[in-house]
Amino acid sequence: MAKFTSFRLVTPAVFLLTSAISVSAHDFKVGDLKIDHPWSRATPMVAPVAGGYVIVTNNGGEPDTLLGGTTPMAAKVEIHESTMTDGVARMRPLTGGLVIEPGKTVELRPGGTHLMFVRPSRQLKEGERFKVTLAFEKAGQVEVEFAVQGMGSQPTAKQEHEGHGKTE
Ligand SMILES: [Cu+2]
Repeated sequence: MAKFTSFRLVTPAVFLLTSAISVSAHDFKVGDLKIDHPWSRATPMVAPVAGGYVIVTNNGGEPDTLLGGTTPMAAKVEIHESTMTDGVARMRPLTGGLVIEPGKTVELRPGGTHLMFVRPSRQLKEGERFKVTLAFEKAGQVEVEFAVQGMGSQPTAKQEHEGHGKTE
């Protein structure tokens, strides 16, 4: 019940934010969390899965957990972790969600922990965006937009953060 309430409060704020900011600025807030640059990659056809990448910063005093999400674009949204076993890269669903410790930033990226859109309903084309509702244990649900970048795109977050005094 608490989650549902926070979802209804948060959605209009996010809508105002996304309609007011420029195309290049692409971040979202829910509670103490900053959700930066959600993106995905173009697919050559309707693919069985598509990856989702995003940077989440916890500015609060307590840990929060990314539990998963939903999107009209795919049958399911899972959180996957990537492992290397005997030189073979594999991925598997991360059970229990992804914890974001207070004061920390977690980056979901290609080759690492990522979101997996299972059975996308259509091909993803470079330059378009699609909506995903992310669910966090404490902060609740927030609707964000994933930007589709070209095939083979790598994270751009590091460049984006240079000059913001956030280098580590
Ligand atoms: Cu995956």
